[in-house]
Amino acid sequence: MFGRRQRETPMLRVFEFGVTAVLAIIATACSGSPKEDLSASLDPNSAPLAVVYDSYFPIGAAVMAGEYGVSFTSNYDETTLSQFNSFVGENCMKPGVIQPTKGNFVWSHADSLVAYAVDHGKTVRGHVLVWHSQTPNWMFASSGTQIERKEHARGEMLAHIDAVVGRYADSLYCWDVVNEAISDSSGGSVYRTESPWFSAYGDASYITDAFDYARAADPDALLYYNDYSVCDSGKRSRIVQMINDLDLKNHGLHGIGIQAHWNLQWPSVAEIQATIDTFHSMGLDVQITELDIDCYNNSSQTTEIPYASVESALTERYREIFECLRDNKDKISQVTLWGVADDHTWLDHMVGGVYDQDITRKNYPLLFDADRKPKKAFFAVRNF
Ligand code: 9MR
Repeated sequence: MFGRRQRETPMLRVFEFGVTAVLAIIATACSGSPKEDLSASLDPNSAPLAVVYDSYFPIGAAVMAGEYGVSFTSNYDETTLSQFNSFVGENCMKPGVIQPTKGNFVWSHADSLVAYAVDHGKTVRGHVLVWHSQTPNWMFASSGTQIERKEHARGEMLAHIDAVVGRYADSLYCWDVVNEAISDSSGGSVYRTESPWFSAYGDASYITDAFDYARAADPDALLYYNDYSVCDSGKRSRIVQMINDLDLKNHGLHGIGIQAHWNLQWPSVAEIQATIDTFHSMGLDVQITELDIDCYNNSSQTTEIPYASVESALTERYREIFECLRDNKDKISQVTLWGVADDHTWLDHMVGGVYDQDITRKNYPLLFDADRKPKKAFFAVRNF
């Protein structure tokens, strides 16, 4: 309904590469070295970030569409959006947002994002189909035998995936099919057993169902398993175990989404490299799906720190992360930031590992500041 998603053709790639190379050279010549280019405003005539990265990987951003009553189209300016060539809805495609009550789909916000992307030649990631959070209770039976509860949940999952993936089959190129299904601790089950999906099914077979249904609804979509703390070696090995135990590649798994909610200290570049290598060696694609940097290093301190006190550490952190990602361009197919600018970030409400909308502690995790001006980190990423 929104037009075909973009398919690469060799000729287009050659043409784009030529233009991109010229623009990148001009950008570098105009801007000087990263340390010199610290101007506080974005020159609309300079090469956008995504253009500079064309020979590496697409650069995406999570965008708001409908949150707080704000529409996607009224919330962002073209110069900022032009830095990215891919988008993902921060919330607008989640089950509880897109199908809050049974059979009543709220398409408008997702539609406006997809229409903008298609009109502007950008790709869209689908996020997310099956998750323990932001999923309505009505998808699960409150009583019944295990078999009845499983059949109820399975029917709702199938109907949901069929409707949502089917609607955007021509325009989205990939989906986070299952999100955060793995336990955060070792010693017990590999799986997040408290997920309502696990509980309704009584086991992890909901994960293979989700991939089967997504593949049936859009055989061309690239299907991902997406999670956080993937650079933690224990969590990573549990994810590997899930992929092997459930034979997920045979259920359509194409790649791993490394959320990358990282901080100034963790993970090390060596841990990032080990994570990318682990999944690449399994024949899987790797995407960085939700990159942001917690400037409080996951601490529970309630005192706000001024941006100036972390600016240089944040800049260097982004520089080393993107250097590592560029080195892995053959293993990574996309890098997406979890937000556009510091004026809106979930990390303002994440204190000491607890996410609470009623608590606010200003954080500075993205490449644009709260006034949507590019930060030093932006130039560290763009000018290399
Ligand atoms: O950024 C999202 C925030 O606006 C929502 O309130 C929150 C609800 O859980 O989800 C946030 O996005 C999450 C993403 O969907 C999955 N990975 C973790 C992200 C940050 O919590």
